[in-house]
Amino acid sequence: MKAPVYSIMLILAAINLHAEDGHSLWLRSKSTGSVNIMCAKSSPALAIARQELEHSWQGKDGATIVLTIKKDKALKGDGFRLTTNGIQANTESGILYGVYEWLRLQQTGQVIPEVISNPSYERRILNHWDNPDGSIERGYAGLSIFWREGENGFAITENDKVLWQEYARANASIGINGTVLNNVNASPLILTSECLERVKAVADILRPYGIKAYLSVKFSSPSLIGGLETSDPLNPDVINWWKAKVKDIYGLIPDFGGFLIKANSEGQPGPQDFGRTHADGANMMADAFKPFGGIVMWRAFVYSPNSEDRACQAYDEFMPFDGQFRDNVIIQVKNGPVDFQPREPFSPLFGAMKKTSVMAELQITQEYLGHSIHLVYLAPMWEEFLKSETYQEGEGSTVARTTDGSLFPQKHTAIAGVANIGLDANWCGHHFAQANWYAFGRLAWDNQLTSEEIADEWLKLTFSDVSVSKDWHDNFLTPVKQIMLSSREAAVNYMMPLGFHHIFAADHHYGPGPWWAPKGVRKDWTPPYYHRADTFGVGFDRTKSGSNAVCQYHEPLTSLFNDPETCPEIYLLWFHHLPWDYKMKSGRPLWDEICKHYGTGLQQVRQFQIVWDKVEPYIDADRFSAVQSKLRKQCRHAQIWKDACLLYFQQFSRKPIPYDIERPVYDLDDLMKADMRTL
Ligand code: BDP
Repeated sequence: MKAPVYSIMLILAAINLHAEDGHSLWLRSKSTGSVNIMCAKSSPALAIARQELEHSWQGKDGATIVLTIKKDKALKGDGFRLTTNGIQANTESGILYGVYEWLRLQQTGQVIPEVISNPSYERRILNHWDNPDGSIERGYAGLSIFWREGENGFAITENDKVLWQEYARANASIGINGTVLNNVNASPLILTSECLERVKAVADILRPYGIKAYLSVKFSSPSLIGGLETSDPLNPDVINWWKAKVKDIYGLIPDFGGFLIKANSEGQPGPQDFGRTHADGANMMADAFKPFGGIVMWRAFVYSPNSEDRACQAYDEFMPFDGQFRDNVIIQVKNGPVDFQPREPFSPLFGAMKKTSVMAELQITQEYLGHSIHLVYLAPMWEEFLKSETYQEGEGSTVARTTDGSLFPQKHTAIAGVANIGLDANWCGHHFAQANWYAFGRLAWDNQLTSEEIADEWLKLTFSDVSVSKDWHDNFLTPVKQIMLSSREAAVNYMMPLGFHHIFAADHHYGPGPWWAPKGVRKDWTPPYYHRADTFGVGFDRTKSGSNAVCQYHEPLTSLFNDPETCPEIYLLWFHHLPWDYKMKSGRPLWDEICKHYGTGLQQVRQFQIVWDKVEPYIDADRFSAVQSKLRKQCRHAQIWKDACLLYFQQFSRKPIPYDIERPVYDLDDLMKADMRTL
């Protein structure tokens, strides 16, 4: 029988309602029974804790759970204790985090243990590179959720509020407690009253979720918007201007977090413009925050066109000031010495600055790892970084420990991640990019978690319904987790294996461009500066006879990195310029090994495609096909990476591509003219 037209419409509407756009992130579960919540206090934060329990409870129907705020010396900051019948914490945020942990354990099918959970860092912060006009620097998921262009750009709508609340909830559920609302390349407008009103509106929504708002500021704001003739940090008028500005901000936002500052970096103004130092600049601002308990995060991302080796500069510039910063200044250091590359050794500033608070800056947005097109799970990269041994205080001085206060007495500890969030329905552009947001939060809470544990948790929360069957476990969870866990190494293989870095075309940082060196562009912004390929060999000589970057590391790393025989092969071309026939540990010559890595990278992504196609029965159609189509593109682009790099470097190596590696399918000339984003 023919269905009447209106009922088809209804069905379509219903299907539409249930279209799976990924907006719910990892927060999907609905309660399966009722729960009695006992709590002696009430507050907006505790009301959220209650709501969450009621909304997502999957324990025994009618169970009672007690929420208790009381001083407990074993708990640090917003840490919590799970007991047989409830959650205990020093703070309301601690209760909220305990609730999310309890629910996460239920949803992932675990028994609730009696445990204490303390955060690794006091401040766990997202850095949004959002501009007041709504655009996002290095954003691949649509426009800003905080800022909007146009005449009514600053009007605060109900939709804004709903979105900000969803954002706050997602962050709180993974322990994030701070957010920098604008780009490090900061517009001076951010400190005008129009912008600050909007910041206040966001902060009001974030507050009950335990999240503080922070801002990036431009160092020259006193002259740009304050009418002063200078922005010299030692000038009394400038000092007073900042003090007054900070006071105004606290008048609007009493729990404001502080400032993030990019100074004397990539053309941004800073204290050096006035003959002053990073310490002069940072301390002047820190003093303005002192009465309010705010902090200054001062970035160490500095390099100049003339330095012999960009990788050395941050260390050279900051080490002389160790011990000279106020205790509410934290130096924010990118994980690697260059710039968020697919793989870098850790920045030597970690552990070397012993008398200064140092925090790591990770990049969640995939500027250098395939934007929102490639499926690349970043937790393995962060785990590798956090667990890197610095040897600064003997064995066990991992990067994690040099920043979390367990090795050095830091007044404040923090970690930051450059956000990958935008207005796209699924927030991050790629469904799997949500895992990177999630993983950042989880690692910021506990820097000892493994990427495997986090992937397992995220997949269960994001893709399974309440009960995880054996079938789902074997045929979805296990293979997809394997994709995630190998995806970063795959990307390194097809983009920049063996220590290659920064060989991208142009400024978009997406496709390959080892040849890219237009006239007039700064040398340190062009790939040949980094790969140094010639007919003799390839790689950047950072040994003692090269730029000497190895000496910025603590022994035994200096010696280890200095000698190609002991240098880990993953960093070989980062530290060494070696002949094309240099013998690798596998016995293969360097050229063959390079070819092998590119070939393997491509094969890995092809395998991801096959695995993904097989999981179709276990996932909703919308997310299945969205990921499938992105994987197709990723395969094409991995092929381009491989072909472009091998054909380009072959001009120098003058050696054949080994026969067990697939032949190139593109011509170098075509690839050199193309913009890979359009292929
Ligand atoms: C680079 C980005 C650039 C940022 C800069 C930074 O290409 O857009 O402004 O880092 O971190 O990775 O300041």
